[in-house]
Amino acid sequence: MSGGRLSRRALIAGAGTAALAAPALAKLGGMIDLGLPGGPSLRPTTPDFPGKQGMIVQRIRPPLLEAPMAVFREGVITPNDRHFVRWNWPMPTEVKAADHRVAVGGAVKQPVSLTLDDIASAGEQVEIVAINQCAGNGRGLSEPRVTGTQWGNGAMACAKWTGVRLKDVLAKAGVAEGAKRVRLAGLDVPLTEGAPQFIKSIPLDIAMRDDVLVAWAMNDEPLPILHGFPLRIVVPGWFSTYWVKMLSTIEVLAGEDESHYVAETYRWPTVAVKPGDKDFPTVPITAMPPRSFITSHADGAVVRKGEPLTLEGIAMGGNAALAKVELVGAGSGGGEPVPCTLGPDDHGPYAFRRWSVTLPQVSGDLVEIGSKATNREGASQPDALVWNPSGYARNVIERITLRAQ
Ligand SMILES: Nc1nc2c(c(=O)[nH]1)N[C@H]1C(S)=C(S)[C@@H](COP(=O)(O)O)O[C@H]1N2
Ligand SMILES: [Mo]
Repeated sequence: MSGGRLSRRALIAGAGTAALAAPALAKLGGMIDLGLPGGPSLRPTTPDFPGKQGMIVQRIRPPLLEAPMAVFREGVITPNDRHFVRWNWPMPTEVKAADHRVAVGGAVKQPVSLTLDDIASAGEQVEIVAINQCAGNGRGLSEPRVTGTQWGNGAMACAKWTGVRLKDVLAKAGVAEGAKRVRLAGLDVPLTEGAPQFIKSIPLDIAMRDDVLVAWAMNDEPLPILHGFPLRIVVPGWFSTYWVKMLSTIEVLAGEDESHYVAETYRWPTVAVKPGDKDFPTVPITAMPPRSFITSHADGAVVRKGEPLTLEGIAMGGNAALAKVELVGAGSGGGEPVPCTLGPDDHGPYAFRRWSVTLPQVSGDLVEIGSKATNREGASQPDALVWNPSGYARNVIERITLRAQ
């Protein structure tokens, strides 16, 4: 399980310092329309945010950058310079690898403070390809509108992550009997005094999974500072709110987590709710459901009447491997779902996979067609939005209309 260009040796020897050059000075480029139904839909793009190219600016400080959907046409691995960015609080703009420590404490046998060298040598080096997706991805498409960052669908990316297992790092301190959760915090602190720090926790059985990592590399490059240099958590199949960046504290909890970002936010209803409902039961948003997108054609594109039409896209199984993708909607074959061909399974269950389908002949407009992914646990994309007040975990079938000419 090795082979990435960034070996643990390189991590130790060469990680140096990561700094972010003057992001506030990023130049703005052309506008892009995110197709958001409930509010302002146009966003500026920036050609030259440090370490990025061609991103959609949702906010400069702290950075919220979204990838244009065209990025997903190019491949199933998202290049680092097109990977979306999200920070809740201002991020440190310089981090020195040599000074970095990860404190492991709480319900442990022996609290320890680990250097990058200690982390890199804590266990076997592991690589995994996994989709990093914000729990609020696509929130801006909610109808009725909800509060929070008005993302289109570009707050997702797929990368190869390299690191060691979180469980091997925990073993350095020794998890105490009866421990329940593992809390994770990074170097970023709140802007306003008294506001809660962005800390998250995962159940112990998740933390002990073989594929949950403390990662130092992303697509064979040291983690860029925007993505959490020098270390971040990777929880394949789970929303990225748990993928804590600039990891500096690991705290084993003997009980439940009452902290703000676990007990009060990043939660969604366990029952059907409608706008205005209050006091419904909620649970933390955790595992990702399946999703898929048509990437070959944009909404409103013109196609040739009387000719065959090939549609292509990407899909993800979420917390389980992808099982199938179907084309659904009027005009896609008499109302019956049309099975699509899946591309190679090159990167494992937590990565994007390509799909394609050829319709023998376009006979008229293809109205509201969409792709529908199903994973191996039988979870499918719903026909209608499952509305929730924070717009979390959007996975409704995304539909487009193609005009035949
Ligand atoms: N330290 C830290 N880690 C964090 C966050 C944060 O604000 N601070 N935001 C989380 C959320 S909500 C998301 S969507 C992802 C975004 O990861 P990315 O910027 O690498 O795409 O980071 C997660 N990890
Ligand atoms: Mo997020």
